[in-house]
Amino acid sequence: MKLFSADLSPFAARVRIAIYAKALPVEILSPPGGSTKSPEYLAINPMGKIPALVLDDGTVIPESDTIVEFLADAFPQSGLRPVKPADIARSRLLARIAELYIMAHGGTLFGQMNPATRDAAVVEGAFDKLRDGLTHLNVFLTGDRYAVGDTLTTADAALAPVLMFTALFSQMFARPDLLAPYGKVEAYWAQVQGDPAVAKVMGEMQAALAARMAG
Ligand SMILES: N[C@@H](CCC(=O)N[C@@H](CS)C(=O)NCC(=O)O)C(=O)O
Repeated sequence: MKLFSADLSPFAARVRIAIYAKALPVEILSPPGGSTKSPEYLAINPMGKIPALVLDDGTVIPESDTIVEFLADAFPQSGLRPVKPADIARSRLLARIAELYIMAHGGTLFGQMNPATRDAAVVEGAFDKLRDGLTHLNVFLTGDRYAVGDTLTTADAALAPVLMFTALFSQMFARPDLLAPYGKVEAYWAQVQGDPAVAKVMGEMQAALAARMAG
């Protein structure tokens, strides 16, 4: 199996966390032709987005949520998915909150990083929405060691890259720590960064971000 990935992408990071945490046999590659829009990569994933998983029989699976769910099905012994139905539902809920209510607005802020072209109203609106998303997350997180239970699951793979970007946005837009008012989120974020797979992916993302800012 091969994963087409990029170090800075929070969506690809989600999949790499699952792969590293469970030592899954997946080779990690950059898109051929050096871009998501190269003819070589579009021939693999016509959606032109990272990540995409390619199975040994050539089947292509795009979309980070679908890929991580596939990995949980393909490697049931990995423990990527919790066991009890209510825990499975909560891990999916946390992943959905991360994607729909937090990351979607982080994407807006990503487009507002340049102070010269920044629209203050757009930035304020995105921060308001981000705070709503963090409020939801704070309701459904517990004091468990990981998002659901005491081992890393699909929920952690979804949450960690999103919270890293949320923490970064506080710095980049010179705001007080966005996570501070959300006690369970803040405690979870402090805890999950100590996981070796999460720490490895965070290091890859930070190095890629530093290279992007320098260039
Ligand atoms: N919903 C997709 C989003 C993937 C996505 O937007 N990836 C970005 C990288 S962070 C990308 O490939 N962008 C290239 C493009 O849109 O042209 C997922 O969860 O995988």
